[in-house]
Amino acid sequence: MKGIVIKAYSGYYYVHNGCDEYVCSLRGRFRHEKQQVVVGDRVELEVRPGRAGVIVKVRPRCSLLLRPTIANTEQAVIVFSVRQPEPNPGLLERFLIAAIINKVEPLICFNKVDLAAEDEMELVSRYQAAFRVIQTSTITGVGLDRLIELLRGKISVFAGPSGVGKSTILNAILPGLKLKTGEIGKKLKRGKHTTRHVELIPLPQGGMVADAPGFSSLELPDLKPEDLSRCFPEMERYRGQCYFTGCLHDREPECAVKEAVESGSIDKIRYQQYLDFLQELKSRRRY
Ligand SMILES: Nc1nc2c(ncn2[C@@H]2O[C@H](COP(=O)(O)OP(=O)(O)O)[C@@H](O)[C@H]2O)c(=O)[nH]1
Ligand SMILES: [Mg+2]
Ligand SMILES: [Zn+2]
Repeated sequence: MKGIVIKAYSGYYYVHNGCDEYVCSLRGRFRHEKQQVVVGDRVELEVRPGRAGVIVKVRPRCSLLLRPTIANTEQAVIVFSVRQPEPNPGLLERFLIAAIINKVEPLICFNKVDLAAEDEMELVSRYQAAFRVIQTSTITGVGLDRLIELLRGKISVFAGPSGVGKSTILNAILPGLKLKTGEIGKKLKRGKHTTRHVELIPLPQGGMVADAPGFSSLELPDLKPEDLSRCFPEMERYRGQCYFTGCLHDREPECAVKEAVESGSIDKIRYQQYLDFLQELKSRRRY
């Protein structure tokens, strides 16, 4: 039988085969070979009586995220709230880069839109030019149907800082699910983590989601400066159109990206963020 590991807990692996869950152990060989089995792995099992099984084979992974550790994720739903807490654009950019580098398709979800007026959301339009963006509220319910549609049939992970509403959204779209959610207040400021073990939750419409613990900082991956623009889809469109091959779109003359920024086709703030990251990557390489 084939299935996906949806959680791992004290030496047992819970495998979902599309309709049922099996509690599995690992064939001894895996322990000798030190092959790790993680949530998201596609496995083959030998079924034992009473919805139990033994994992006998792990299929090669398409991707592996490390925070949280989860294999074969196809989509990262990057959740930020428009208010409470205020969005941190630099952190959002780092989440986007981490997703792209890990070959996971980003979907930006701006939550708590009930707390802001429509004309206060310039952040939304800034990212719409380059990414899929949805706006949601668990209070009014806006955007949740669209989100359910975008999750269908895929393995997705919810990522973002603490307190933006990730667990509340999952509870709202999954009847019967009761993830712990945090109250806004003093506790949140201390960086409360209410989500501990990573677990894939099968969706009624097909597909699975994981609720990741929130984090408030994220290292820029160790990228070559010339690869950074690959993480900026709106710049990637101009690849090959600059005068210099290997143009970093910084000081170089006849740069198609800088022309696009001048003409307004590329957002100036996004470009400035790109330059800041470029600087960060270059200065790392000096040591
Ligand atoms: N106003 C408003 N509050 C929300 C919304 N979604 C979640 N919250 C609240 O935000 C707080 C943090 O939510 P939680 O789901 O624990 O955030 P997480 O840390 O990202 O999982 C809770 O008090 C929720 O009730 C929303 O759409 N609008
Ligand atoms: Mg949570
Ligand atoms: Zn250029």
